[in-house]
Amino acid sequence: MGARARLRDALDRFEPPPRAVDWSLLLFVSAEVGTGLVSFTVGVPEGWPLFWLHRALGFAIVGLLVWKLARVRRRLTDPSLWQRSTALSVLTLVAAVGALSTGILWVFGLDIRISYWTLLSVHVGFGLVLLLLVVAHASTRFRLPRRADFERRRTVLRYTVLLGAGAAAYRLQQGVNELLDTAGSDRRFSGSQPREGDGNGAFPITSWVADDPDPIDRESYRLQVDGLVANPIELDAEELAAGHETEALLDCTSGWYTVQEWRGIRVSDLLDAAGEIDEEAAYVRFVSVTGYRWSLPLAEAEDALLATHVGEERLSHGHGAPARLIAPGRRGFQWVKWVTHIEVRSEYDAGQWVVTLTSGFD
Ligand SMILES: Nc1nc2c(c(=O)[nH]1)N[C@H]1C(S)=C(S)[C@@H](COP(=O)(O)O)O[C@H]1N2
Ligand SMILES: [Mo]
Repeated sequence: MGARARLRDALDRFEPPPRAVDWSLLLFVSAEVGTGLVSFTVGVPEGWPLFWLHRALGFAIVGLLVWKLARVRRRLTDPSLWQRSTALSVLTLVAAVGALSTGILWVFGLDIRISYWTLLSVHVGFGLVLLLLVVAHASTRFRLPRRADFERRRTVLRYTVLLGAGAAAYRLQQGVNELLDTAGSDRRFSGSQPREGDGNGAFPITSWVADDPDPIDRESYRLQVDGLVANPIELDAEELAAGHETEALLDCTSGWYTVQEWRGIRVSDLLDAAGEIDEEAAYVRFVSVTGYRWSLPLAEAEDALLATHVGEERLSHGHGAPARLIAPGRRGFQWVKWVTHIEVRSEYDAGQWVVTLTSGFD
């Protein structure tokens, strides 16, 4: 055998059996949705492996998809082979190409926006739809995996090579960004791109889903601090402008970040003013005028800031005036805006996950 023939032969032998390709696609797409969603909650650099896994899986899916398409090509291009399930297959392919291409363009730093949707939000949309379609598609042509399709040594080898190649492709892509100096080259570990400058105008006004309250009247505004404290208090907007400053990085899951100087009152000072804290206390919940809310563990909350100012300017309405939470190391969606109520609690608040998605809808 010549060298080329031998290479072809090795490649052929590396190709997983059809069922292994199909089941791997289902598995990898599920893992993508899982790592993608969990990555939304990661705001500290130590979380980088999760982002790398997401990227490597993405490139590995490209490889699996090439094998898959080479196999089923005729079923798509030859009308005499069309079945009812073909439409679903085509839709699934469209969603896969959509999710992969938006993901890949995003890592190259392409920064197109469709109204207030970033390319990353479109990617998330494609990804979620893709999982539903893949599951539906798999159930129309369900075949149990056989042991022979996942022979142990080969399976380990294939997955290692696929993920390794995926990670290498991503590393290479970073090199291209640096060479061409694209907008992708100064991204954070989370993939977010910088928004430069100081103050209200320097970064976008973002709502996680639908929050869009009317401006809050400064004169009648009151912040309530209560719950498991000895002496619940109410403060007005002037009393919150206490002059404590901190530099903190806001990293939004729609793909941008900004570093700003925030000014306001330390949450620990607010809690001190509310008297002794009950020994059952474990969380501090920050509630917006819209109902939107997030809780931080007590110790973390004490280090957080309730900001009235950003970059020497009073917070604008869109950025959460009169006061918003600054929670360093947390993703943007946890930085509650328009805070009207701070509550010390004993229990973890599982409902917050739902409320951040639903608040703001009538
Ligand atoms: N009440 C409330 N607070 C909120 C949100 C929201 O929708 N409602 N969006 C969050 C999200 S997703 C981000 S990224 C930041 C954005 O802050 P900014 O609008 O000042 O840029 O606010 C957070 N605080
Ligand atoms: Mo966000």
